[in-house]
Amino acid sequence: MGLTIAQKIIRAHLVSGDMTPGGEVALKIDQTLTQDATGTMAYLEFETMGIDRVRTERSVAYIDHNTLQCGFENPDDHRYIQSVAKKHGIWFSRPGNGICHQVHLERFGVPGKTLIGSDSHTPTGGGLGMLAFGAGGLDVAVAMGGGAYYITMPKMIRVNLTGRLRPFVTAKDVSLEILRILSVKGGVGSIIEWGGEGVSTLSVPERATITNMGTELGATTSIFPSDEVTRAFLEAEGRGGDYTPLASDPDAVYDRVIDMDLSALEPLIACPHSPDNVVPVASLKGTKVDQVCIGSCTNSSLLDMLKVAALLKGRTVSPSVSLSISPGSKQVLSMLAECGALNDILASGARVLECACGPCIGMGFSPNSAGVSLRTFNRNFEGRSGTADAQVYLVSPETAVAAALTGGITDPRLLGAMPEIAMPAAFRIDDSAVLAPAAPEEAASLEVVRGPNIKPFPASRPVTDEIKAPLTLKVGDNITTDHIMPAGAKILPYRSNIPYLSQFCFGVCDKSFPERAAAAGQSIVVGGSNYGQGSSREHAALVPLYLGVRAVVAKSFARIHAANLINAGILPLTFRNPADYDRLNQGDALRLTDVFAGMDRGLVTLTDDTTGESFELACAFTQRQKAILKAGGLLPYTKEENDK
Ligand code: MIC
Ligand code: SF4
Repeated sequence: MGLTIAQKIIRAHLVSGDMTPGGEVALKIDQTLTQDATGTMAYLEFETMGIDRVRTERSVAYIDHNTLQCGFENPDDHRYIQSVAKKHGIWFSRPGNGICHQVHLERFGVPGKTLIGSDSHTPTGGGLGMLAFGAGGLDVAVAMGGGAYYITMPKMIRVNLTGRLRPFVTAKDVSLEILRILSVKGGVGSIIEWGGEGVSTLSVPERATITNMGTELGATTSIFPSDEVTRAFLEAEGRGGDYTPLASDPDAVYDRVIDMDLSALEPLIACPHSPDNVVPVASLKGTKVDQVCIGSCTNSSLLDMLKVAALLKGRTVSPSVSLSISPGSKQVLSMLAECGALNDILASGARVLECACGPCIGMGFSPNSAGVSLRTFNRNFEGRSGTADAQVYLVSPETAVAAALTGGITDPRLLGAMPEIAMPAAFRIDDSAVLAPAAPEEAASLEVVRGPNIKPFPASRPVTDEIKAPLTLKVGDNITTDHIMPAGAKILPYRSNIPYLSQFCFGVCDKSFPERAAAAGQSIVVGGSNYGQGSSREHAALVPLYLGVRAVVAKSFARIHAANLINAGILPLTFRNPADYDRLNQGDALRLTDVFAGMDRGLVTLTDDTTGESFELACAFTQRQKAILKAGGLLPYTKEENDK
């Protein structure tokens, strides 16, 4: 039987497991990346493992999220990461050099290699034919130390592309269309492989937009073939030697095939507050817009920015709209400057922001009260922009420009003819903002710089055979990690300070939760389906751990968050019968009994001592996961294993 591209890469990196869907596979990891908002914790974890030098082919630490430096916290973290990277063999991408996924695509991604990153949009690398996964910081720390990365062997979904995108219809619209079809849960447990004759019409950055937003489908990852388009991209980056062709076998078997005719697509828009709330742009014609943001790891490539500049050229931004543009990398920004496109952007009245995540994660540029903001980003979760009542829509750069110029949601095809965009044959290569690690001889004597914002890791709580705890919070479906542990300019600088962060836990749902949970000492949280969707931030598990959460019971979990809960020593359990969700009430006294035997059986008994009801919860832990939970998390488990 033939293999898919993903199966071929998995087979070539298989450490253990037999590749049966649903079983566990352990993969050798070639490359890792971190960003600063998750990186500080990941490197603190790596340091506790006592390994001198990373054992990957390439590990890169990016500074791109926390760049506002409103106090000492961010710059202290930057210095910590810079010093720890230099000492342990990790490349360091300085603040200003760009967003991790964009820079990694340009400078380091290699087709056929495995990559894990402490950021959920690491699958951006799939645009180059990498098998790239978002993961919690601890999993990245373990991979840096040479340990395998464990995933549930995914099913394979193939999207078969035919035709060619029409002017003003873009890769972003492809992403929104697949979200419309599959929903934010539709990719869970699957790898999305893009194929078909339409693939050759898409450039690498366009493919990367699509694999980037595969994260919003809940997919394990997404991947494109590596072909002549990939070769041309790598050659333009001066990295032709990194090229390898990759294709699925003609008789590869997929669990599901979706056909998509690129020529039939139209400009689409995701409405508040979910990326799968997708309708045609034309259907919202005239909706007044207050703010437009162009950039993020989804849409900040040179191609995106050149299109934006060409459409803004000679035009002026509507007086009622505030437009921000964040190029994805120093390479993109310097090339915009060189060819004059930056001037066209500036002349239009746009505000050019730093090459960083910026408004995407609420680091400045929040919308006005109840403001309508159109963003080329990948997430429009409630409150994420920093303004609680903002209405955030997700669109392509072309649709974003149309709104910025007219002041309202507008089908970009009304802007007239799409200007011809000439992509340069070679990109401007300047890696001076990427600092090399120290040579091993020098590394031993280097000191790691730690600021006062770094607070101790929360104490681990091994899973016990009986857990008696109140239900301190009951939430609904599609709870995101932005609900559990919000980000934004006021909180993000405290990612290495779990006690401080804990005051904001579940702030979007219920501001009184932290106090209630802390007072209870230990507690259980109940959620609906797709609990923990969104980011890879392990803080959404570490902070509940700090507040005493011992188990989360939900209808279903998002992949990375479930792994992060286990890594933190918190039990993720699912309702065997989803209707049991309705039998539990916030405040009930709950009891989990015979937990160890239950973990072996795959069924743990929950008793509600308030109502007297009792029912079973499902779990399917591997031996390794059970050992991690009993040890109190991946960190104590890894220490135990190393001491053996
Ligand atoms: C995000 O887009 O939500 C983030 C911020 O990049 C996160 C990582 C984090 O919380 O630091 C992600 O996607 O993993
Ligand atoms: Fe940064 Fe936004 Fe991309 Fe997350 S989704 S890595 S915050 S640009």
